[in-house]
Order: sequence, then C-alpha cells, then structure tokens
Amino acid sequence: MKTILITGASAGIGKATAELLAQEKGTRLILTARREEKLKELAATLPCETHLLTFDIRDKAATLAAIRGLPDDWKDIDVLVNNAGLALGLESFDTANPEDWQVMIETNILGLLTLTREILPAMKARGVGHIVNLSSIAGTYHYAGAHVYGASKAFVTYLSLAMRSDLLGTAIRVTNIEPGMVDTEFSIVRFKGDESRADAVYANSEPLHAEDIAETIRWAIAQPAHVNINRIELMATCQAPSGPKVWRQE
Ligand code: 8X3
Repeated sequence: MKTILITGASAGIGKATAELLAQEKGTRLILTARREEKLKELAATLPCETHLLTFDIRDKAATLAAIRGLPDDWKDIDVLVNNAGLALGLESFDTANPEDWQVMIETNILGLLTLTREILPAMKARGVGHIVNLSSIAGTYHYAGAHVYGASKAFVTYLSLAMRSDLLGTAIRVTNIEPGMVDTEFSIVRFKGDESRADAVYANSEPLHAEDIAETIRWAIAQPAHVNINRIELMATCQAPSGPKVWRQE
C-alpha cells in the first residue's frame, strides 16, 4: 500500500491530485488543509482510504502535532506532495503590503520546510520516499508585482534541487513542478476575493487546468525507482515563458 500525503488538498491542484491518485490501485491518501468541511466533502467522493488532517501550515506547532499524532498505521508516508501555497497581491514592491509577504513566506517557504523536515527522516530510515514540491514558473520568470511570490517559488525550486544533493545515495526522490497559470482559486486568493479581477486573468484564453498538473504529478511519481524527475516546467499554450503574457484570440 502506498501512502501519499497532499497538502492544500481542499481545492485546486491539491484536490485534483487527490482525485487522480485516489484511482491508483493500492494507494491511500492523507489529505491536509485548513478547511475541514471541504476535506470531508472531497474524501466522501474518493474511491480510496483517506486520513484527514486539518491544520494551518503556517502554524508550526499545529503542523508538527498533526504529523506526530498520525495513527501508527498511517505514519509510513511514501510520497509527500507539498502543494499548499499562495500568492497575495500584485502591487509594485514599493507599495505592496508586507503582511502579504509574511503570509506567503510563512506558507510557501516555512510551512513546506517544517513539514518536509518532519516527514523526511522516516522516509530515509525506511529507504522509501518521494517529495514533490509545487513551485511555479514565477520562480524562474519574474513579472511585475510577483516579487516576493516569485522569490518564494525560486526558493522552492532551489530547495528541490539542493535536496537532491543531500539525498544522493538514498532512494529518496525529489521532484519540482513548475506550472504557469492554472485556472484555480489562485487568482481569487491573490486578489483577495475580487472575482472580476481574477476572471480577467483567464479571460479569452485556456489556462492549464488543475487536472493537467495532477496528471504531471502522477506521471512523475509513477517513474521507476531509478528515475528521478528533477523538475518539470509546464505552461498553457497561450502563455509565453517571459512572464504572464497571455495570447488572446481576437
Ligand atoms: C502561478 C503561475 O503564471 O500565474 O504560480 O504566475 S503564474
């Protein structure tokens, strides 16, 4: 039985990944998010065994307590999908809200570090494990207003590659997934509930769908044990790799 833990599983890429991996034979899922109701609703639809953990990844004590409190028969985690993350705001650096930066850094960087540091030693001890980190094209291609968000994702990309060095000689694999724009709650969160601004990001274009990223994750973890997919960058056909340029059909 393969146990896969997915953070940020209540919506978007995390939810789509849970829905896809739940169909794999011999898989069971630990799903984490802040919104318990959403997790319960999702779990009720999945054709596999699930264990739900409700915590805010920004809360270090809650994160550690949730993992340390896993029942013994759920402690052997084979795959960790570090999906929880967000962007807040698109203002220029000089007018951006430092509180937004703090939330992004605490979630995208510190939360991921805390959880991974807690789970990795057991993977190493068992000689089994795959860490999949959700980064972004924003970590490679900067665009106006995404300074701290992009920097947090550059951190994730760098960390994924650096961890490969630390884990050399072990069976543990690390994969960095770098999507471009994906049609999820991402922009609603970034624009703090302003749906018309969020909709404008995806207007007259076909962005990636959460299912596209889920399929990429499924493929990366399905590779044979001697194959490590270091990083995958993927974009909608209508987005160019020079920032969030969107080709729109007239
Ligand atoms: C989000 C990708 O292109 O919307 O991580 O900034 S993009």
